[in-house]
Amino acid sequence: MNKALDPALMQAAEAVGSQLPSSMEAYWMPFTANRQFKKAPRLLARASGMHYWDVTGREVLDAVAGLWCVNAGHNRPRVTAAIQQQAAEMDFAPPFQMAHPKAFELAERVAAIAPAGMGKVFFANSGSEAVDTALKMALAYHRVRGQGTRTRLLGRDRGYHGVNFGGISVGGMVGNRKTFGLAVAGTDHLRHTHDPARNAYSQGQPAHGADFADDLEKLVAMHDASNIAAVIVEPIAGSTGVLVPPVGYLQRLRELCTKHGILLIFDEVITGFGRTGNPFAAQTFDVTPDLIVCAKGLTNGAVPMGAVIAKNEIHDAFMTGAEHLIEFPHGYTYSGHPLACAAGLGTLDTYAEENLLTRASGDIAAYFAAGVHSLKGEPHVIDVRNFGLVGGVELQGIAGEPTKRAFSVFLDCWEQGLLIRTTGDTLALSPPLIIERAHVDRVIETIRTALRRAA
Ligand code: PXG
Ligand code: PLP
Repeated sequence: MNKALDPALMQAAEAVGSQLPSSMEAYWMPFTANRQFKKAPRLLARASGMHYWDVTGREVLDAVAGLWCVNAGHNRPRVTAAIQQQAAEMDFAPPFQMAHPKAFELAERVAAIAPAGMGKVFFANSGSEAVDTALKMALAYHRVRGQGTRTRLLGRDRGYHGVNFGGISVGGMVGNRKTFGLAVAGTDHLRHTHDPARNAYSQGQPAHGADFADDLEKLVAMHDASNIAAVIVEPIAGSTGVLVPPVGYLQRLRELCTKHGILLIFDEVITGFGRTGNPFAAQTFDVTPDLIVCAKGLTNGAVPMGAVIAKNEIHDAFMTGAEHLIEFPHGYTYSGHPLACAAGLGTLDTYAEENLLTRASGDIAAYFAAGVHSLKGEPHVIDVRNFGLVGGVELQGIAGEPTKRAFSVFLDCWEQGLLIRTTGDTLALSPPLIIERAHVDRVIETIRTALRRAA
């Protein structure tokens, strides 16, 4: 047993028979304040439905679907059974020049719920890998069509596209970029759409800001369309604080991309699989991109997996030349891994059986929206944003100490048995799509309590 662990925690864990780590030295934790965490660890042990239980046996309501991924709720029987069965049957199948049936099955099932005409699915193992896959696909697509000068990749300020070199380059979070040198050269960025002066406390889509899309005209004037391969945006920016697209913005971006022959990539890692009331936000906002990046909810978070969904004509453009040649020199050892495919099939079955992919457009989303907006007027709150089953509550940061206030609210909620997420000084909510009204009430009242006693 780890001598460094808090004796009270050890005692509580022992009382419920939880296994604590023998040491916390070796694990270098991702996106975590390691030293702070190890002094007061928050260790999860079990999960079911809307809840986690920590190692002390305490029940924790999950208001963020793990990390925006467990859309059907935790430990769903079909997903578990599919994984167990697959693990016993076949551990691994090489994905290069070989395959296994479930990879084809899952691709068909994903294509069936994707926007019309987007029928080709390429597998990766995370959102970050799927993002880099989509960027490479865009470059290769133009090249195969004889437009190899289209190499510039455009993203947006405050965009999050994972942590690989392509993703941080088109991403717009300085904290994720500044430490890592040049990364991928030749990127540029549109302005973000967050405009609290005009749009604070908007319900759903904000009214103002479609014109932010016109930044693309400016970048075309600067770089020339013949040098631009793609624009990647999140339909709703999640990681940078729940930024909902202004009415007409995505439509305008689509028009401009089409006009200039630039591919439009929607990064739907968070918005995919029911978060906005449809399988994809592309359907909710009625804008069809050329490529969709997804991950997270694809397997309900149970096995890592990401994917790029491509328009048929993009895929078809590659299918030229000698048939024995590899058309797209890209892929991962674990692309379409049998366990992930099994989890994906079990997940899509669960979504279908319980109509979860449209639940976020119904009554529960309206109830959730009312709850989130009821936090207007509570201490420190300066904006509330929502769409489908996503909510953002922006707090006034402590002067000179950004993120501290929101993180203190996060810790208070954790103490009260609620898991939320913070980004900057914004509280983010993205509950499992199975959430019921009583859960919403508990989420909102727990946050209200935390806000009222926050420094
Ligand atoms: N694109 C988007 C839009 C994402 O939200 C990724 C790509 C990367 O996916 P992977 O699977 O490589 O992590 C994401 C991931 C948060 C948070 O709390 C969000 C993500 C990851 C970690 C934290 O905002 N989204
Ligand atoms: N590094 C080395 C030395 C490899 O051999 C491979 C794959 O064969 C990789 C990296 C890439 O690993 P993955 O395919 O899991 O992304």
